[in-house]
Amino acid sequence: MSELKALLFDVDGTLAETEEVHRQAFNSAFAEAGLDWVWDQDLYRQLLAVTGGKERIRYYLDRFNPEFPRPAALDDFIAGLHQAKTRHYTETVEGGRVPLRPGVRRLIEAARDAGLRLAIATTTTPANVTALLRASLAEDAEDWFELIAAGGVVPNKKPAPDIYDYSLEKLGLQPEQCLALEDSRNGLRSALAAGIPTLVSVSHYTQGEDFDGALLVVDQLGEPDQPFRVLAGDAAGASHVDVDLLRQLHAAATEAAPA
Ligand code: XBP
Ligand code: MG
Repeated sequence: MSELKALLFDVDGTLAETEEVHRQAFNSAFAEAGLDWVWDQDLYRQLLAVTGGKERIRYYLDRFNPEFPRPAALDDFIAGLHQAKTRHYTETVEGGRVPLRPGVRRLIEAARDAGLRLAIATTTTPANVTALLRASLAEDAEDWFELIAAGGVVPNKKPAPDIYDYSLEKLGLQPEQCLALEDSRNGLRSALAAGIPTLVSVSHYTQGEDFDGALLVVDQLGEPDQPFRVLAGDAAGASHVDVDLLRQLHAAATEAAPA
């Protein structure tokens, strides 16, 4: 059994329900550029198959709007749209209108108190993480995390393991010394491919996905007075995710692994 040393948090859907903010920011960027593209929730659910905003725009063109006359400099065109999207997204988040999901603040604060190391592992653009942490967690919340691994720092986004492999290397930890918190199948696949035991709290867009391999699947981290619903796995009678439960789940998962 390995001792649990660090928690690695995904951002979008895990810390907050940010995908709706992303969706609206994409639509604002498209309108600003004079495009008639509108991503409604049904379409966006399908587009979420591809992580990363620039990659998602390209996927949209390939799969859902092949008739669109592509500019010669397609990469630049997409990069420009994405830059505008990031501006819209960060403006909304900086307005403080995106609350953290239930239990997120409590768990992060308790983990800090318990001496667990904290990191972020996400495909989203670094500016988006900064905006969310500052506006929704605390002005100095970036300092609470030893590592913020985000966006294009690695070649392949989730579900590839790259961002988790990178985080492990930077932290100098083995996968079995960590626990990841994710909300999506792509995120879960990424963490598991890096060998990291993973808890899933499903979010608006990821309900109903296949979370095979997760330590536990819940509808939210929950609060003492706002219990989670267990969707898969054994929460050992707990009503919300706290450090004790994470240690317990982690110990059971790494029992057979070398210390
Ligand atoms: C999140 C994403 C991100 C955001 C957009 O995935 O897929 O791409 O939707 O962010 P995860 P950018 O939660 O698994 O990290 O536009 O900044 O790429
Ligand atoms: Mg996510």
